[in-house]
Amino acid sequence: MDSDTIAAVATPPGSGGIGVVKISGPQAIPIALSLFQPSSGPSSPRSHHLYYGSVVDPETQSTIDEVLFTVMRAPHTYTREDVAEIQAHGSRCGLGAILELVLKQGARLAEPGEFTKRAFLNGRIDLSQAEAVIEVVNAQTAEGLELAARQLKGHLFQAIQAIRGPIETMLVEVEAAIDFPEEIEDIIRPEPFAHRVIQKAVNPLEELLKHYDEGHVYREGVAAIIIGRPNVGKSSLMNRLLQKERAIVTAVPGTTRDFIEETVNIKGIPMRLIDTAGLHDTDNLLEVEGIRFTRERLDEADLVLFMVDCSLPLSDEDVQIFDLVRSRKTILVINKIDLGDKAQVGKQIGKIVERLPGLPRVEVSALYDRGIEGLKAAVFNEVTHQTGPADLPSIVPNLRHKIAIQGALKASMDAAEGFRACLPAELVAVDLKEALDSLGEIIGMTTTEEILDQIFNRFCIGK
Ligand SMILES: Nc1nc2c(ncn2[C@@H]2O[C@H](COP(=O)(O)OP(=O)(O)OP(=O)(O)O)[C@@H](O)[C@H]2O)c(=O)[nH]1
Ligand SMILES: [Mg+2]
Repeated sequence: MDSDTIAAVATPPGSGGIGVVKISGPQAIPIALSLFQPSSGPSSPRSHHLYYGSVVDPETQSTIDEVLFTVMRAPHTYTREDVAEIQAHGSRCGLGAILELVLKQGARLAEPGEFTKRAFLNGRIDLSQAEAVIEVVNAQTAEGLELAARQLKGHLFQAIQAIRGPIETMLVEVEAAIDFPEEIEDIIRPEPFAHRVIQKAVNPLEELLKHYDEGHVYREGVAAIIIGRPNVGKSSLMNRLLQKERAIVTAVPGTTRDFIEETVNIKGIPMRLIDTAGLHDTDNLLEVEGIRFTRERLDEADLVLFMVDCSLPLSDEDVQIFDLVRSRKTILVINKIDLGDKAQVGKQIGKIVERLPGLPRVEVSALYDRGIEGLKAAVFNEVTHQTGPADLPSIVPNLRHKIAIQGALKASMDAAEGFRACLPAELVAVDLKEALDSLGEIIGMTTTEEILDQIFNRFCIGK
């Protein structure tokens, strides 16, 4: 267990109404007390009470800031260690000065996610709950937040434990059979044992995988890229979806040179939306760079919004772009339906669809905000395969969990097969152990240091 004391500014960089310096570890309280001068009240503060006073530099006796001050004694704290928190005014400079004093008194700067890592290592939360902390902090939509909050409460942990328990019991029985080979046939009865594995492990694991398929986009989000010829209205669409004038729109083709990326909420799904430079043949170096970039981004995107302008005849470039995107998950966005009368527009759309067949399509006017709800519905449908918002699954594993669940599922199916085929008990025991280990990875019982580092490095400092 770490015995050093760590400290960090827990609020985001920049200036705000208040900012918090957080300290955790065996020396947290003495360090904090050495800097705090209460305006009144006891010299030894009570745990989990808020005190008013000042932070004073013990060397120079100069007052740094007026603060609210809390000590929280172990074990009822975030990290299960002694914790002190200093709420100061939220100036970067002032918080920096307080943190510096704290470090001078013997604390060291916390690494990203280290407070939460300690909460995990000290057994207050399991690994899936620790992961949920970062998702709660970063949640972009109410649905994503709800799923993360459920995981933080321990719902996934409980579901995994509910599967591990019966496997563990069976492993004990199988191991008993290994120890008493003469009684093996009384202990292990192939069909009932196989049935137990299916019912207690295989079925619930398959259910969790189904939940992943249904719900992961709410947590992980999707990346969509808008591409099309210059001037078709890509940046206008970006602005409409964001409901703000984020990207520059002009009547000059080639306006967007760099790419622009923002997150929008599509019916609860966080969608990273990328506006790009128009794709066309060009000699202009700057644009060539932009176009190269667009192609790279295209490979990373989950969804392509391929935009064409229905006020102009289709060009070879449109068809070339179609060839580039037709095998990907793509929505054809036919823009500028406000130009021309209904019959003209209808005729033009017919021609477009004839030459660019096979894609789901929406018709919009990015300029006049028409068809945008239909586009959102089409996006939702493409990424969830549902027509309207359905009930969120109660528990949605993330990608890391999914891989571990798949491992546990395979091992459980092997164990069930092993029982049925009356394989030696030793072999079935190996499968059961493997299932347990895979599930243990999810909750942090059997997780390598490398994976822990990967998880906690995604955190911000101070969490
Ligand atoms: N009438 C009409 N004009 C539109 C519509 N959408 C965009 N425009 C106009 O088309 C021109 C180009 O729009 P942009 O959004 O800059 O197009 P773009 O595809 O981002 O263009 P580049 O960045 O140059 O590739 C601007 O003058 C827009 O006002 C639309 O739905 N109807
Ligand atoms: Mg543009």
